[in-house]
Amino acid sequence: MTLPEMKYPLSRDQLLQLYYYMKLTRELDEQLVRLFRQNKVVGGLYSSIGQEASAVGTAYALEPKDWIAPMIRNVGGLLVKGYRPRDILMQYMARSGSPTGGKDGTSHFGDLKERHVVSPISMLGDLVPVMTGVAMGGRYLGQKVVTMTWIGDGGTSTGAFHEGMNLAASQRAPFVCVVENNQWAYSTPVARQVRLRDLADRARAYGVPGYAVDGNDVVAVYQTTKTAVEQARRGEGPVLVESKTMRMRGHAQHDPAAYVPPAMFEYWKARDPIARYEAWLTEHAVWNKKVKAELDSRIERELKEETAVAEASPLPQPEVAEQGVYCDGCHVIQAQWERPVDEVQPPQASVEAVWTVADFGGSNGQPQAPARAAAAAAGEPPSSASRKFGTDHGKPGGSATLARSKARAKPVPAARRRAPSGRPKGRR
Ligand SMILES: Cc1ncc(C[n+]2csc(CCOP(=O)(O)OP(=O)(O)O)c2C)c(N)n1
Ligand SMILES: [Mg+2]
Repeated sequence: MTLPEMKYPLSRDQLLQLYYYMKLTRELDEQLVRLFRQNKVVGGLYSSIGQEASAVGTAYALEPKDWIAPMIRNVGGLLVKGYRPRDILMQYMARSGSPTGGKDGTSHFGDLKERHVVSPISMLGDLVPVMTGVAMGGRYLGQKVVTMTWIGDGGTSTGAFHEGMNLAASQRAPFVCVVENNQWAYSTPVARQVRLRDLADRARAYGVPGYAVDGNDVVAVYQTTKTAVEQARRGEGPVLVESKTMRMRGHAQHDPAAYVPPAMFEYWKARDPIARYEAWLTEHAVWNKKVKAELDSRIERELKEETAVAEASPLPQPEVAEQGVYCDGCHVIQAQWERPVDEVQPPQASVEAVWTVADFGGSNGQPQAPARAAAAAAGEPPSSASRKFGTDHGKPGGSATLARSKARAKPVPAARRRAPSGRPKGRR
């Protein structure tokens, strides 16, 4: 086995595990389609075919104590988090043995106790502020956890996404937001809903790091996400990771995706994440034909057994509809402190409400925003000076801007402060 250099090295077992999870995700997807055609799936069926490296590679970068909130195309992440195919099969078939006891369908289930999975919220974007809150809660309790959610290209245009990212950024929440750019939101291609080529660039609007990665290369997805997760865990604040991939089926089973240009499917088929990883494993002598055959037959066998268990589970009895509606002592809500509670109480937690405002919010002689906009409209590249805007002005240690502001810390009367245009400030 001769592997390329990796920032976060993966062992042979881990490399094979990545394959296992991706292939299992795909086979499970295909199995669900068969069950859907037999009319056994209750509700819609959403495929993640083509996006397996994205879901698996990102979730794999987390530790067991970390938290996820998956969306419909993140079955791979649920498998990494320890759910079994039977859980997903029974959930889609609304069987009584499912994580929700047959009361809900699709991926609408979670586990706040063991696996740390927050159930998806259908309103796109809403998981961003929710997982920011979970991240802040974990930090408050001293748990050193990172939270992660996934959002589609379309979902990044919602208000909740923007509010949530801004909240995460301003609170420096240990949160990683994975934008799965699968080129389509229902029948709308990315270019028709946002004027950015790289959705990672959205990160600049919040002053946080944004990384774009080839979402069909599982090793790259893992390395990039791991970098983001470790940054967040170190207390450096949230990170946005854009995973560029392709939704290889319609939005759901009802959608034949006739609006996708056939050549686009061809392009992405040639970059299939599983076929690519199979070639990678062979090229780097991680496995041979025998190992692959063993893994494939294990997946086939497991899925057969899991399907049999799921199909044997009955539909829920009518009377359970009225159970579990209200908490009758079914669970205890107790904070798991992993730091001395004194730390978060006065006097230790007291903060003097006197703030240092770097350069008093002034422009330091740099062009103001309208001038930058005009320069951009004229096709001029952003100057290094203009790039200074939007940087993290709360950064400890101080930037050149901060140092200058300290040097001339004497306040200037408001009437004498002038913008470069010559107009007095505050009257614009
Ligand atoms: C706030 C909100 N608006 C609209 C919808 C309806 N809706 C569900 S999925 C979807 C498309 C999402 O596209 P994208 O975010 O790119 O995710 P993908 O399906 O491609 O994974 C829409 C519009 C919704 N669930 N929530
Ligand atoms: Mg999409």
